[in-house]
Amino acid sequence: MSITSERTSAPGAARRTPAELPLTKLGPSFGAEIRGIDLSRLTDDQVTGVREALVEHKVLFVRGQDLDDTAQIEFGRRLGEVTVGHPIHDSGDVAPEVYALDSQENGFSDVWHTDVTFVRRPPAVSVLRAVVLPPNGGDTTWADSQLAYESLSPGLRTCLDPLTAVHDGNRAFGYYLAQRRQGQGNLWEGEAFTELTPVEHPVVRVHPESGRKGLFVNPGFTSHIAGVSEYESRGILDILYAHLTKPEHLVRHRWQPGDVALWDNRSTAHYANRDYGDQHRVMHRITLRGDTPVGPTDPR
Ligand SMILES: O=C(O)CCC(=O)C(=O)O
Ligand SMILES: [Fe+2]
Repeated sequence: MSITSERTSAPGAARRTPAELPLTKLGPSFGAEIRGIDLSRLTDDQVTGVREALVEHKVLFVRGQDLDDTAQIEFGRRLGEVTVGHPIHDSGDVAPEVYALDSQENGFSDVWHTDVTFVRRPPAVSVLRAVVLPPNGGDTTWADSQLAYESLSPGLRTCLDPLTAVHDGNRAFGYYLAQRRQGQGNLWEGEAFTELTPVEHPVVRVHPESGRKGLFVNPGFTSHIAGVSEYESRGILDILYAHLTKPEHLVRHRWQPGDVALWDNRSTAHYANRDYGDQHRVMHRITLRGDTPVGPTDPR
């Protein structure tokens, strides 16, 4: 599917104007840069184009934007339902929808992860904006979970398809939550987060829009594979993580002021380099509501 080519419509269906989004692909099937758009003044067609490009290319970069938090949230609202910034993290001085990662406040993401997979319905999409950048370093890298799944051998894919894994936010956020006033987190989808109860997700996720299968485990939040020994779980996860992060499956972004990155959180993982010493780096993220992950053997 190409978002710049005409779409075919069912006979009698209204023909949609093709969204005009000039895309530069960054890899054969993963990552793209969109040029010549202003995220604060998108036409409806461009919004459709961005949504479709996200599912197809999984991580998109848009340079030269002039967004503040309000404009970033407004852009998110054009794409979907904006969640609170984080179920646990106190948004502090910024809007409740924003998750601010500030290197001076220990805001680092130098562990491979998919955002917020320790809740029942992890976000579908994340939108990240560079606010303060170090002179060098602080690149972010994304991994394509679908390409990684598809490039495993068929026998291993068959073994993985029925498995589930436990995701636990305690290692990353348990201490933080305990320190918050009365152990009170935020309201996430109407639910007050007072504890981090581990959740179970399929190891292989069927994308709700494309139907493509992708690995849905990550070192940040997956504690173990359910129903196998600890030894087997460790072995399986080690293989999957090494495979997921092979260079062929990655796109690395060197940030410039004005850059915005958005990714499909259902089909990717990411990692932010912490290689800039004491230099200051601040990123603001918003997330869009997602659905319950479904595996290949789950009834749909
Ligand atoms: O700081 C970054 O580049 C990425 C941070 C991160 O993991 C996120 O925004 O979800
Ligand atoms: Fe993240």
